[in-house]
Amino acid sequence: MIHSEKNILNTNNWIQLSSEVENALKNAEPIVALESTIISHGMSYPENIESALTSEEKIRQQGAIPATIAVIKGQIKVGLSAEELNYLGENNDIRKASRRDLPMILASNSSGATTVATTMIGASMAGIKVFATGGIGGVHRGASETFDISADLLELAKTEVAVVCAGAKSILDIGLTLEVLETHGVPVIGYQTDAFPGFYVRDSGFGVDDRADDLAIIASAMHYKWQLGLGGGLVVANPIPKEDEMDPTLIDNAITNAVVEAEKNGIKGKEVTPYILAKLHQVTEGKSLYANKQLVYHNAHVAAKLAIEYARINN
Ligand code: PSU
Ligand code: MN
Repeated sequence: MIHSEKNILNTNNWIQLSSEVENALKNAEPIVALESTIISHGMSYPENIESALTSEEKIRQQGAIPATIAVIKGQIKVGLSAEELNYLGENNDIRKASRRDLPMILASNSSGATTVATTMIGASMAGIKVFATGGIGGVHRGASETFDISADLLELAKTEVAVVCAGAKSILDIGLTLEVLETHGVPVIGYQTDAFPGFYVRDSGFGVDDRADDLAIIASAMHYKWQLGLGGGLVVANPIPKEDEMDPTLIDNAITNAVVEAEKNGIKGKEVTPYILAKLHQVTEGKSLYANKQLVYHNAHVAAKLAIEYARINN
């Protein structure tokens, strides 16, 4: 029997869709999910808010509905108000929430900024199939010692969402990241590229097995993956626009130094990615932050067009 005075189970209130997202779902309109770790841990205030709002705007401009996802006071929210976005952006103590963090965050009525993994979970629960982010997490350099492999990869293995991203940063071991995705049956599709993008640069030095120049083909691949019962996600690798790309040598050196410094300072676990991002923004004097914003906007733009193609197939 549930104790009546202190009912700690919030059984039907744990996920809340904004009315805009709810209507869009009812009408089978195209929707694009956005994550919130990038807001709370990927950029600092006020750029994080500017970037979140501009990403939403890019999606609207194409005729799709944005749905930024976060956990706010014990509820998974799909579609955030301006106040909620501000709350996430201004507070420095919002917990980074990956898959393993969700149960305790809900149980303790607290808030969390959702990673790629957790945003996929929220999107999938709501019925949203397309998600735009900056870069996915992956296998960290030195993972054979540290075992640091992002939960994003395992989420891609099982949750049915297409993730539009600019590849992954070379703070990761890109080769091993691609191997793990292959093991788990996750298609990695280069959108108008043969190269797996390296976040700040268009080419990570690794290729993709599949290239698609037309988003309708990618929408069709999503459809087949799920119709066939294969489950899991897809990576749509969308390189940063040429004009925004960073000098590969500059960013490579900065990353190598930042990784060494993180190690020296004993930065571990979920702190690694935010630490390195902040360091890069500092040593490149904002150049990496600028590139980061541009690639996110481009991903939002392409994801909106993909969501429109996908809605076309499924309506
Ligand atoms: N890559 C970025 N910016 C980010 C992240 C990755 O360029 O903000 C965030 C994403 O939310 C991603 C998470 O899901 O870091 C991965 O963290 P970890 O490696 O601890 O799983
Ligand atoms: Mn990690």
